[in-house]
Amino acid sequence: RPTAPWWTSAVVYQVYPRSFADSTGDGIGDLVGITSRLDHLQRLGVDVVWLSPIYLSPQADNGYDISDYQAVDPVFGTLEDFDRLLAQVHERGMRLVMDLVVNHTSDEHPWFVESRSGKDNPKRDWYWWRPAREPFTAGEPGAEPTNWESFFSGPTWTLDETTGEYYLHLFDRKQPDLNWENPEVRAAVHEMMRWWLDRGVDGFRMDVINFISKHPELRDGPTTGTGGLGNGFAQFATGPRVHEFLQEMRREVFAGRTGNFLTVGEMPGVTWEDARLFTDPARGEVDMVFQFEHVSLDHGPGGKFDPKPLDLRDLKASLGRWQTALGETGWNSLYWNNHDQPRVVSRFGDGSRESATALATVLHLHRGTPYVYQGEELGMTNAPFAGVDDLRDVESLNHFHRAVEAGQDPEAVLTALRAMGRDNARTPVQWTADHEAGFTDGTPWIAVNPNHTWLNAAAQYDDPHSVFHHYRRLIELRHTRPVVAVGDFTMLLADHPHVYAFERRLDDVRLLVVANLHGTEQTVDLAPEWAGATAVLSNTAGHDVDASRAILQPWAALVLELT
Ligand code: TEU
Repeated sequence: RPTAPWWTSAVVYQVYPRSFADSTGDGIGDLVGITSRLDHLQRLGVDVVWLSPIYLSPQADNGYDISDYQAVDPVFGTLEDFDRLLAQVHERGMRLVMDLVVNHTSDEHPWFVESRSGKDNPKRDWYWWRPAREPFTAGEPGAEPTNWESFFSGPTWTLDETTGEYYLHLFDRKQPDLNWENPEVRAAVHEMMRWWLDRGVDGFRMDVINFISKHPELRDGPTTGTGGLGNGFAQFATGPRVHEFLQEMRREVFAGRTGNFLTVGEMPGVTWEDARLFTDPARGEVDMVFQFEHVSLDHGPGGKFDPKPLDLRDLKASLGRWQTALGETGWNSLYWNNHDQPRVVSRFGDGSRESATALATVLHLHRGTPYVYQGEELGMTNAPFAGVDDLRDVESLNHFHRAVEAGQDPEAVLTALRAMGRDNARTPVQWTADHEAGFTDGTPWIAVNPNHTWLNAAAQYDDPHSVFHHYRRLIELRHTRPVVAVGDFTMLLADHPHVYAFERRLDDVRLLVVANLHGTEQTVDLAPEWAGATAVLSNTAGHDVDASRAILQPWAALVLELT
C-alpha cells in the first residue's frame, strides 16, 4: 500500500476569529485571543487550524470582503500578532491554514477602486464590467446584463455611476467578482499566496473556488429566483477553465516547495464526478473539497430558508455515495458545521449531549478528513434570536428585508432564519459560565447564547462524559488506528429510517459503527460475527449487544472492533 498523505489521518479545527476569543474588550475576537486559547485546541488534539479571514476588510461579510490581502485588519490585531500566533501553533505541533478569498475582493480594494475609475483604466478588465442590456438604459429595472440572482438576494449586478456600466457580484454588492480570464489577475493572486507561504503558513481553504471560471458569454439562467430573477449557476459554477486555473495555481504557488501543505476548495454545487477530478492527486489541483450535497438535504423547494425535516435515508445515501465515489481516487472532507451552517446538534440532533456525540461519532468514523467548527466540540446549539435586531449576517438581513418587502409574514421569515441562518454558528465560543461566557470583558458584537451558564468548555474539561472529551477520543482514534483514516467503507442498513450503520475495514481489522440518530429506542440485527467484538468507543452506557442484536437507547452510538 502506498503511504497515505499526512492529512488522511489529520483533523482540522476551524476558527472564526470574530467569535473565538476577545483580548481587548471591544467585543470582537482577535488574534491575541486565539493565541491565548491554543491550550484548548492542543487538549482536543487537532492537527490543523483553519483561520477564517483576518485580512484588512470593511467587514461587509465578516472579512470575506478583502481590501488588502497582505494586511491584518486592526479589529483582529497586527501582522506581528499573526506571526506570534503562527509560531505558537507550530510550536505546539499543529499547522495553520489560511482562508483564501479570491473569487471576489472588497469594492474598497485598490484593484477595484482603480478598475471602476474609468473604462480605459489598466485594471478595468480585472473585474466583470458590462453595459446595460439592450434596449434598456442603465439604471432602468431589467437593464442588468444578466438576470442572475445574488446569493445574498437581489441582482448580481450593480450600476456604477462613474462609467455607467454594471459590475458583477455573485455575493454582496461590496464583493465584486475578479475576472480570472485576465492572466494579470491570476499572477497577482499567485504572488500573494507565495507571500503567505513564505511567511510560514501551511496551506489554504479556498472560498467558492469553483466559481472563478465563468462562461464568458454570461447568459441568462432559468427564472426560478425571487421577483423574476434567474439562477445563473450553470454559467459560473465549475466553469470551463476551473481545472486549468487550479492546476496553474498549484504549479505557480507550490511547485518546488517542500513541506506538508493542505489545500481544500470550497465548492457549492460540486458533484462527486467533479470532486473526483478536483482531488485526483495525479491532476495536481486540490487535496480535498467541501461539497454541499449533505447540507442541502433539508432545503425545501424555496431553498435554504424554506427548510424541511431531514430524512436520514437521504443523508446516508448522499454521504455513502461520496464515500464510494472518492474511495479509490480522490479524498473526502467531512463536516457538519462551519460558519455558514446552523449548528448540527440543533439541526440533525435534538440539542442534547447524546445527539451531539452520536452525530460526531458518525462523521468522524467516515473515511476522509474531519473538520470541527469552533464550539461544535462543546455541542454548542443554535441561538434563540428574539427578532431581526439580534441578527448580524448580511445574508440573513438581506433575505429578511427582501422577503418582507415581497409580502411574506415577518414572523415566518424569522422562524426560517432561526433554523437556517448563519448567525447560529457565529455566537461567541462559550468558555465559561461567567460574564459573556468568558469571551469578552466588554459587550460582544453578537449576543452570547444564554445556555453558556451550563454549556461551556470549563464545565466540560472535568467531565469525562462531556461532548469535548468525546471529540477528543474520536480524534485520538483517527490518530491511532489506520483503519479509521484509510480503511474501506461499506454502508449497512441503508433503508433504516433512524439508524446510521457502516463498516470500515483495513486488512484484517474491521470496525462497526452503529448510531441511533433518533429520540426513541431502536433495535437492529447485526451479523453474528460481531458478537465477539470489543467496544472501542461509545457515547452512553445504555446500549446492549448480544450475539445478533443491538438495542440502542435514543442517540446511542457505538464503535465495535473485530481483529
Ligand atoms: O460561502 C459560499 C456559499 O455559497 C454559501 O455557503 C454561503 O455562505 C451562503 O450561505 C449561500 O446561501 C463562502 C463563505 O464561506 C461565506 O462565509 C461567504 O459569505 C461567501 O463564500 C462569500 O465569500
